[in-house]
Amino acid sequence: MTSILYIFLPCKQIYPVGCTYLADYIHKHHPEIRQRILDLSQIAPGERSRAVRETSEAVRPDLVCFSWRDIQIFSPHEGDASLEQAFTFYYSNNPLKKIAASFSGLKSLYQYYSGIRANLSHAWLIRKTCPHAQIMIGGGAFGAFAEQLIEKLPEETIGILGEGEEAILKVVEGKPLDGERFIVRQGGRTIKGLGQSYTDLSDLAVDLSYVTSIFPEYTAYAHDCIGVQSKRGCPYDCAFCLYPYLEGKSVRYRPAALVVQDIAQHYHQWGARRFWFTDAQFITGKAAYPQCTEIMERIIAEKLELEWSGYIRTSLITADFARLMVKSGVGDLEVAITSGSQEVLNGLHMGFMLERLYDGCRYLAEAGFKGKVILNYSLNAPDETEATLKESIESYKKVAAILGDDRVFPMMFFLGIQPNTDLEQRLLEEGYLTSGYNPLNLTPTSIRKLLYNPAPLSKLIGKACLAAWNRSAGGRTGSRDPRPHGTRARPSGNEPVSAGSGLGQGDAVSAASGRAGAMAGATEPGVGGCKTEGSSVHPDGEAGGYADRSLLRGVELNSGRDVLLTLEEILSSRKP
Ligand code: B12
Ligand code: SF4
Repeated sequence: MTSILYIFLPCKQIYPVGCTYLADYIHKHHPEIRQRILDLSQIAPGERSRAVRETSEAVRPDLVCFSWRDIQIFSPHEGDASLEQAFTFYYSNNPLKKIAASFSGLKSLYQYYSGIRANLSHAWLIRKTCPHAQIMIGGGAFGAFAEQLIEKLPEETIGILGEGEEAILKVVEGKPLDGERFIVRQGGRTIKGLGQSYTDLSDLAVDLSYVTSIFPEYTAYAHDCIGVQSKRGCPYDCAFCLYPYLEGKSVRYRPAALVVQDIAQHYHQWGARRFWFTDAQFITGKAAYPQCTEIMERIIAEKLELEWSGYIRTSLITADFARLMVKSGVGDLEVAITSGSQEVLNGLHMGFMLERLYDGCRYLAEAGFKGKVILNYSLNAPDETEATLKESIESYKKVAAILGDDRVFPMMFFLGIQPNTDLEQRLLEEGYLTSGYNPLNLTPTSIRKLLYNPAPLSKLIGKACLAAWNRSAGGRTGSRDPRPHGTRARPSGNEPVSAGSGLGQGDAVSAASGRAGAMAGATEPGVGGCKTEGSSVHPDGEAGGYADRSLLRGVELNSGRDVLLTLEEILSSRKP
């Protein structure tokens, strides 16, 4: 084998960290192989096929590795306008709005299907232009929908679920894929390998100069948020989360020195200042404290003035840890509280106590955390009742009292049902989902099911959301919402820290709950302090450097707060 072409299939701009790790790994083992990373996100849609053809003709690859990161539509969170369209269609009483929403929904569906079709067509194009090249495919979206996608790809395409370093190395070296988690179609049959090899992370260090030389589109990311992986695997069991399925449950760590070396290279060579730990969970448990602590200490010792974030279990943040987080530059945090009811959380087997989550927030406030917090709620999770909804409203007030009303941004992040999760299994057993359903096949009925908001609370919640979103659409932000939430007076010792500057140091996203799965594209849930996304939330719309830009809309409107307060009004106006 003499050459490999990596094609990062287009999605909303996000640094293709997976491709860089794969290319770097192969380079370390086979420096003689020519490699090239082609990032289709950086190429206009109408130009992509031409880019694939021209690059493949220039590279003449023996192996083409497609990386498919996400397939997402009708995300179950407020940052995405399609949630509002779907809710208007399902729950609005206004027929005109319903009709308008159905047209917008059709447009979204068209984009969704044509996006998938376009991505698949690149593989078919490679089959034509490089008939002798082996095609491989992997990445998060492929892992989530492997069984459905492999059917639509050219035969003999090797699909890999989970990490791909060893599998690619085996193909490069002409070895069998024994022990790998693969899926391939041959002679009309689907063959699966159910193993899973784990890459040795003890010396995983990226040679950035090499990556720069084979990835000309890197310049688009130099000032963006760069993904860095510090560990693989998550030991938790959150019912809706796909991450343990993708990455495995056993946690494998990279040495802190090498993680910070990666960061330092991007910092010095590219001028990058924002980083995201792409770990399923940054603090996977107490066993992770030494590595996480060393990473933060090294960032401080090397005087790297950066902003970092990642999915963080707030419930595992101690006072010392919080001080280090703030000192090392943690950014805005996304705390996936999921529910204010311990019972609902236990039902989702999320494995954290709400009290510990509040403690984590307290420690952050005491440490001088100046960022914003997106507080994710997955209303109407299994076991939800009117009483537990009230507990969720109270939990928001509690976090707002600790961190400051003006820096806590509740976000409605409904559970999205993803294949191969416990939630999907439970809903199949209960008959809510039909066995054999195709998660990529979207219809008004399937969208309604997969954006998990079931009866009997669906209408109540739908109406509260619509009322709030309609108000927010006027451009008013929730932080200016005149309605007090009743706990504006903060307990002493919990005075808010002064407002963060937004950019630079300060804001972080941590997640308290599990990844709320998304549908046809899933969302990330965090667990009991797990899920965190992006950095630098700018509620007034300036700068907007939050890593997960898809959430910004919900933050800018701060409509989640409005939803909770509207829900509170509706619930309290009801007769007991
Ligand atoms: C970190 C993360 C984020 C961060 C990214 C921050 C950053 N700057 O990098 C943030 C919070 C911003 C984010 C956002 C979203 N994410 Co996200 N994210 C992840 C997460 C946890 C890790 C991804 C990652 O970078 N891993 C580290 C790198 C090294 O791994 P990798 O890219 O996956 O590559 C490895 C393997 O996949 C494989 N591989 C990759 N390509 C190839 C190719 C071949 C040929 C082979 C053999 C192997 C292979 O080998 C690589 C190395 O081992 C995954 C879940 C997970 N645990 O994987 C979800 C995940 C990728 N995200 C997902 C989604 C949907 C989203 C959002 C659209 C959700 C939303 N909010 O609406 C957004 C939008 C993203 C965007 N395009 O803008 C989904 C995608 C699945 C799907 N349904 O389509 C995932 C899988 C989570 C899930 N729900 O299950 N995300
Ligand atoms: S939600 Fe977070 S903590 Fe829970 S299983 Fe997923 S990655 Fe792990």
